[in-house]
Amino acid sequence: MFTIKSIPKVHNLTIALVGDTGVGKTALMKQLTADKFTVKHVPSEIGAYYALYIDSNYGVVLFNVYEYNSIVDLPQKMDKFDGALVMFSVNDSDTFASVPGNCAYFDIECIYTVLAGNKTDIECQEVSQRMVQNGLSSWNLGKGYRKDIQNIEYHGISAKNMDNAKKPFLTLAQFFIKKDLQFI
Ligand SMILES: Nc1nc2c(ncn2[C@@H]2O[C@H](COP(=O)(O)OP(=O)(O)O)[C@@H](O)[C@H]2O)c(=O)[nH]1
Ligand SMILES: [Mg+2]
Repeated sequence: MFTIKSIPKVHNLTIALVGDTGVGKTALMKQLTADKFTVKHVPSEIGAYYALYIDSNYGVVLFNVYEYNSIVDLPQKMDKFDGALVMFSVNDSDTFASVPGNCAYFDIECIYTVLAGNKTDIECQEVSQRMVQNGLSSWNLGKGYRKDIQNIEYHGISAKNMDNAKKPFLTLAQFFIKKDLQFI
């Protein structure tokens, strides 16, 4: 006879991944879910879904990630999303220009947001760490926002060489599950 000692817990988090086309959203999710770097940009379907499982000291975390090139493409009902990952490319300042609007949108919706600047592997970067920090502390996001927009956590990442690639997800998991959660 066998007994089940404990059923491992699965924490479900549903995340909207938003950033301009070409910033590397698909590349990041393919690397994390299939261990493959996609060299060619193939336009993604609106709301393309990725199931990302990561084991942690508090059990498995299942990130249900939906990819959008713009907040305009988001579903009208936002309540399925627990959190958001806003992404830009540190190699393209135009994509950085979309960040305040994207972050402000999630702030209005009261959706906890993490910011990632992708392609840190490229040597000449158009968007420096300082520019991001200055932006986060100075963006005037208007009245009615929750004011904690300045507390958005930022991670420079590379989907190509996987530098810090899981960090934005760790921040999300620590916010929603446990502060001292670590991936294992
Ligand atoms: N050098 C570099 N290129 C990347 C990185 N991530 C994505 N790319 C490239 O950027 C292009 C667009 O990536 P894609 O994931 O399709 O962008 P998406 O439109 O945001 O989904 C592709 O040619 C990728 O190979 C990265 O971290 N470093
Ligand atoms: Mg894509």
